[in-house]
Amino acid sequence: MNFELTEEQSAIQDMARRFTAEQVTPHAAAWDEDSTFPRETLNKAAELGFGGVYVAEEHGGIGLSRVEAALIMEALSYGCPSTAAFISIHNMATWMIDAFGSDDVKQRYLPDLTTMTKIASYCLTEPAAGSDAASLKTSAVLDGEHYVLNGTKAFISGGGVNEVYVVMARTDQGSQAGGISCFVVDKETEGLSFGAQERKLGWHSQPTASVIFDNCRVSKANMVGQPGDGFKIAMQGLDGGRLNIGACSLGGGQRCLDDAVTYVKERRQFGQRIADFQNTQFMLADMKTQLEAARALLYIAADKVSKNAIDRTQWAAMAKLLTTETGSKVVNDALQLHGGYGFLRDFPIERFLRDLRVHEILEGTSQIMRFVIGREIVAD
Ligand code: COS
Repeated sequence: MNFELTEEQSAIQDMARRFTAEQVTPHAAAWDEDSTFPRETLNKAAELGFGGVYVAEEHGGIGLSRVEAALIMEALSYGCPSTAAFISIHNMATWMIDAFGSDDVKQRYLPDLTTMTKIASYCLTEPAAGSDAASLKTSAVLDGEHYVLNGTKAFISGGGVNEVYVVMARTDQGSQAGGISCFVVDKETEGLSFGAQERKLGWHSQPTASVIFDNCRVSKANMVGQPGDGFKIAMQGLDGGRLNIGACSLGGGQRCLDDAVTYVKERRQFGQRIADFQNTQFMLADMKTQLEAARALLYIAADKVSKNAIDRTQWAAMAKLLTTETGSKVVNDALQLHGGYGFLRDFPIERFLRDLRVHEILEGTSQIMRFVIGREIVAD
């Protein structure tokens, strides 16, 4: 067993950290405050290959494993979890096209997606189908050379802004998960429209809206995989997405721990640095221990997803559960160590607290993660 990063992995991590320090961290508070979508920064990230981190090199990606993807998401999230997670979602949707699309779909979409000339949204959730994703109702009915899509997708990152939508829709009413297919839909397609931008607790640097299909005609050639494959494609996408979201929680948690260490060394009360109180050191000790344990689990899970291990889904779920809950706890403790200042917008902690909270919900709630882990444990 070797727990050291390879030279190449360290170089990738350094590159992502440098990019974050120069292009993300200085602007993240303003993006949050003004709900600015940092499109230009995303394009710069794509110049480093971050638009297709685990897309094959022959299709324009940089062909890395999920471990390197986790390192990149962690580094980006140190500056802005919201922007990092947006890049992750684009990578998930783009990978689904690369892994399951026909040569024709890949050729038409991947060059623009890997360069982030176009950005992709992942469309699974519906107003009445969240955790029970297989109950989705958006229909896709074959009509000649097209499928006609009707229905609404909810909470879609990039909704109304992104150019490409990777959509799970029901082509067979007769079966639940097995009746779902996956389509690539262009923003300009007739019959596609968007709800108002959602107002959210966090994740302000990324737009979120409903995506509405009203007799939206999508070419048969835009199906990804075979009819009925959509649910499995979506779940496989999520195995990787969950790792990335977990990595974003670790990056955000690490940033807040580092900020807390700086703060407690400067802040004096009762005639001494608050860093010198044992309570402070015990809190920092727990925060670091919990982050490192969660990080180790995440990298093991990422390795399993990269290698397509049989138990990858369960490990990705364990990693998401632990990293997202740990990230939130560490940020909350960092805020506590900042006292009243942590509650002010003058310090970044409150933004991280708001941004990380949703990681315990999206791409599968902590409760769904426990369900996925638990049912495997008792499976015969
Ligand atoms: N990879 C590949 N295949 C998978 C898979 C995965 N990770 N997860 C499920 N499948 C397959 C199953 O093997 C099953 O295939 P068979 O019919 O051939 O046996 C099929 O997909 C249906 O899966 P399952 O029976 O597990 O479906 P359920 O409806 O029981 O449960 C859960 C699926 C609850 C796990 C799923 O709906 C889920 O993850 N929900 C959370 C949704 C979510 O994360 N939403 C966030 C959207 S992005 S913000």
